[in-house]
Amino acid sequence: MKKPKVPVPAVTRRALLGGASATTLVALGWNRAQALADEPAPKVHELWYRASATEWTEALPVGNGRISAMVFGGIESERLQLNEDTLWAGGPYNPANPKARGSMEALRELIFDGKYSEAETFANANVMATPIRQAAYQTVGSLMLDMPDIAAAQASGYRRSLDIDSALSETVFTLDGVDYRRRVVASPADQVIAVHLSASKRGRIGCKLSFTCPLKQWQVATEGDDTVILSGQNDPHGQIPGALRFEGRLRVLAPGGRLSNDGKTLSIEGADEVTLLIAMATSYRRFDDVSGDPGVITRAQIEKASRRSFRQIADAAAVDHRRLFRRVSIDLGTSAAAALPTDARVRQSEITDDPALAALYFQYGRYLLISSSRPGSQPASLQGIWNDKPNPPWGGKYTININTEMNYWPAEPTNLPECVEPLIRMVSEIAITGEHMAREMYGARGWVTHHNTDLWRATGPIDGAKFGLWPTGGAWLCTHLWEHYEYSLDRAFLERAYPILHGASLFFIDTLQVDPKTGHLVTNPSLSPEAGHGHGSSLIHGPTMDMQILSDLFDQTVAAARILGKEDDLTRQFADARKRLLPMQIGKQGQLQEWPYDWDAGADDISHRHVSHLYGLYPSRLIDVERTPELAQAARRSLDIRGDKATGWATAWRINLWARLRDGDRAHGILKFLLGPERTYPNMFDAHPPFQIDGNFGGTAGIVEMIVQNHGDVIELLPALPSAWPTGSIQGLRTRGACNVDIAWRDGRLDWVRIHGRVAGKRTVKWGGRTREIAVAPGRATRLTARDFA
Ligand code: FUC
Repeated sequence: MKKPKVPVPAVTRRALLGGASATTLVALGWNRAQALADEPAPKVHELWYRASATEWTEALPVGNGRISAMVFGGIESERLQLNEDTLWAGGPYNPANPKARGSMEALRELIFDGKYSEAETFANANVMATPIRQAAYQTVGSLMLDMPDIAAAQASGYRRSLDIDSALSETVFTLDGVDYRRRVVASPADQVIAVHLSASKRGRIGCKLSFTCPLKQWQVATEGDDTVILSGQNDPHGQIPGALRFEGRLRVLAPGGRLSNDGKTLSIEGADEVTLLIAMATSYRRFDDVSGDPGVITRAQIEKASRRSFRQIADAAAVDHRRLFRRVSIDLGTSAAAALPTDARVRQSEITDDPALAALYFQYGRYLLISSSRPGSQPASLQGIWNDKPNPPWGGKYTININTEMNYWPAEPTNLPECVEPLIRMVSEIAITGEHMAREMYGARGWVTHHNTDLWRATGPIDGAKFGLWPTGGAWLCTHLWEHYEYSLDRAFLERAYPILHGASLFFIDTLQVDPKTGHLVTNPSLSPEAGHGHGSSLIHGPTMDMQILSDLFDQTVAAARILGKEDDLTRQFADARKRLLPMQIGKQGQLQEWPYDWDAGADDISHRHVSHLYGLYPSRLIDVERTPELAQAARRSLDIRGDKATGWATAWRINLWARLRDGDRAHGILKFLLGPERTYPNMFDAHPPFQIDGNFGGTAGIVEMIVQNHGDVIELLPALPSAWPTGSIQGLRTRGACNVDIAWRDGRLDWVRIHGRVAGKRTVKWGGRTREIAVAPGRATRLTARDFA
């Protein structure tokens, strides 16, 4: 059939295709291409859709670290689902089981004797936390905006979007010749969610506003004609009563409009434009202090924000966001698919070439971290900050046997060190509650935490011995404190972190056991998260992951002591214990053993999502293709046995692991699966399923690992560049040793790299198997090209 000769304007075509050849238009089919030409040019930092969200995982997230909204973009009825990051169930509690300490010796013996199912029954009866579950993260509820004058069916030109560069969500449509526009932003400076409703003709904004809440105790009240207040109490956590009061306060500014209310619902009629300001707070101050006054807090926030226009609030929010967001830019190339709405791109991403979707996913991960974890806020939880349920999956908690750590994998390398502050603060608080747990449960000095924690910084083993009786969660978190130092070389920070590292190490000095069979030091009781070894339980002594994490913890604590001049008798004990840990072992399948015995082949699930024993390959650097080739080969074998497809976060972990094995195409193949509709929702949230944000962050980190890695003091360029991204660039990455790296590549080869050291010294740079020594100093960048590595 002859194609109609309707010209696509050259400018539009260039913008659409980002330089790709016009033959891609033909490949898309002419009608489709013509439809694309009618769309505005795609923006690289935008998620956008042609229909409003019906599912929560289609709604678009905004957040300022502490408060957030999910924006549905409805035409006649808009919903903003709201969160405040300290609204959790329950109140301060001490979960230590008084029977635990006296039961520990008997439990250890059962495990060393190989009586695993007996050990599990005994542990469940005697050592687990009380209560056995931790508290859940809860939602504030939703603000509903009902527009009685608007008939969705007659609207045209509908479009909703989230610009992750300006941190603004926007919905537009046309009705009866009037253009409507609604914008939502979460302001870090003003601490409100601000909404603006506008129209191209005066007097056209009418709206009814009401709060709904799924918690057990809540009420609404109005204050004057312009304010409605949702207040209530958090839910109890089992027998622990809810100790928090919360408040959501909405103020309406509606020039030209008539305001009225019925004591619960606010109505606006005939306004030219409307600004809504939403403040949220609870009485939480710290894990042991709930004496805050949410009414005083939200009133002050609303008063302050009302002095500014929406424009001022949104502009300030964009400036604040960009200060972090724009530190890094990425270009992996583009294709015709980039012009499609985001849900369509995700739907077909496994079968089309859409490198710009990977770049968007990378930047979206950074957007989500900035929006859910900022200085002063709670750390990003299993769902970041976005949760619509009173009891979300896994309580929406901090699962620290992988998930919370993964949330922070991209933070340092993608230049968001500020976003780690909430995690560091949480670790310093767990070090307090965990000291109590160490003493009560194990009779040990130092501090301990197991596989989860919550707002109350509970540190006991929960859920059941086979999941929770794992003492190494705090030790893993400590590696993030060390990383924060390594990326910044900030000695003052290391001074503050050192007592925490020291306390974590001390706990293991007091609790490590001599393995009667090998004489090595091992953890006991423990497990390899969360895999059954095929001998009646998951409980075991000395799982490989523990030995790796403790190698890092002891090494890092000793290194910190050396840097700070604090070496003493205890740090010598740490160094000595490190040498006596059970070493990694290679099993008869050629695999890296997950347990002290060669049991991998008979494990309960050989394609288990967790790959705990590969911690040593990533995020740790204990295993490396060049320094420890046999172990790297064994890790590769283990990964092959486990398979490429897993839950969202487990898929993301595999990307990082294959990148560390320098297999860019394998990593990219797994990234394609992560970006596909089985693991990515239409709003680009990661699908475990259900939604869990760790996969987003792990995916972002995986892209970094493909482009730049750090090994010892070596900065390695393009270690795992996939053939799908032959030409591209990233600016603004950070590496260990306080360097910033800008890099560009062409035809699969290094084009140039610019390295800027923030602390003077020597660094080694590696590309294509060759190294170059450079001297870096603040204010001076070193530029190298492929020729410098000849
Ligand atoms: C661990 C994982 C699950 C899930 C949960 C939150 O238990 O094994 O897959 O991610 O955490």
